[in-house]
Amino acid sequence: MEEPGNDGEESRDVTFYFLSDIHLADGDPNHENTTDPDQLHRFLHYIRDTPDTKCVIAGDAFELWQANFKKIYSAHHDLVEDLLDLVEKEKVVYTIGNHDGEIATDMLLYYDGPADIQKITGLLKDEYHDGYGFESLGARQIEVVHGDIWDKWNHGPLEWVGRGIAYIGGLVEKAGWYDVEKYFGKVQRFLKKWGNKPTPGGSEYVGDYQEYIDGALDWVQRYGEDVVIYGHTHNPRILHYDAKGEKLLEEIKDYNVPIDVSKDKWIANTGSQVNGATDVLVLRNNVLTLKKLEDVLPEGYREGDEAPSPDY
Ligand SMILES: [Mn+2]
Repeated sequence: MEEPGNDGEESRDVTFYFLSDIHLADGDPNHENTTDPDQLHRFLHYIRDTPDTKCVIAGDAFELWQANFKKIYSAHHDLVEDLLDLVEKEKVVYTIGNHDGEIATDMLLYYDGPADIQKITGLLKDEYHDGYGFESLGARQIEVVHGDIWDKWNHGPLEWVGRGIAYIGGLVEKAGWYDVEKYFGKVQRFLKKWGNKPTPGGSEYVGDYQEYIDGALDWVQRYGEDVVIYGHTHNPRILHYDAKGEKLLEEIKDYNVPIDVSKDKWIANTGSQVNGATDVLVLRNNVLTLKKLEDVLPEGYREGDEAPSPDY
């Protein structure tokens, strides 16, 4: 992604749920990262069943550095099917991160469920590949991105390798030669292993969180974004800047505090769904609130509740 774009404008009063860094893996208790896959599944049902709701996943939904899509799909089949269904219905926007960058390739290789695979991978690839920008009902420009774009390690001198591969891939794909995906998958996986590094928020991470905040602020100043929402660092919080996006006024780390973002500039981190966290940012009518997933689920969608509508 070179610069943020605008994918649409909301003319309805929609409640947006932003979450990221699910890192869904193979379901093995020794490997699984996701705090509560079942709760996430119930959350997707809630989005599916509730009008005027939309979920934006800000990257790293799948943990493709540890597992491949085949293993993840066999462990979380129903959850993934619901997710794909909601992406197709535009109730969920799927943007990629650094751990699930090759999701479309992986699906072409391994998906064996009922959905139209070309269509789904097309959606994941072309529409909301890198980020999602929109204008809210209150005319605020919101940009949602994973955030690894501001990671100096991932976007340093070797960036041309990944870009080159993506470029050639695009040309070949346009020519209709889909089989090449197979070889891309292998090359991508090799490069990923080679360039592997600790994830921000992980215990081994020794990097600097400020570089991400600086990157988001740069977008505020350069592209006129009002609210930049990102994940990647597993560091849930909302930062309040002045109208120029220059001076930090306040840092909110508390949950369930509704914050009016209808003026000034804001940078918000979606936290994660790993290591016990179930963070979600909720935006409705220009009020932004950091919440835990269990606190947004109404009766009928909580643990042990009877499903309010038939599952599929
Ligand atoms: Mn990440």
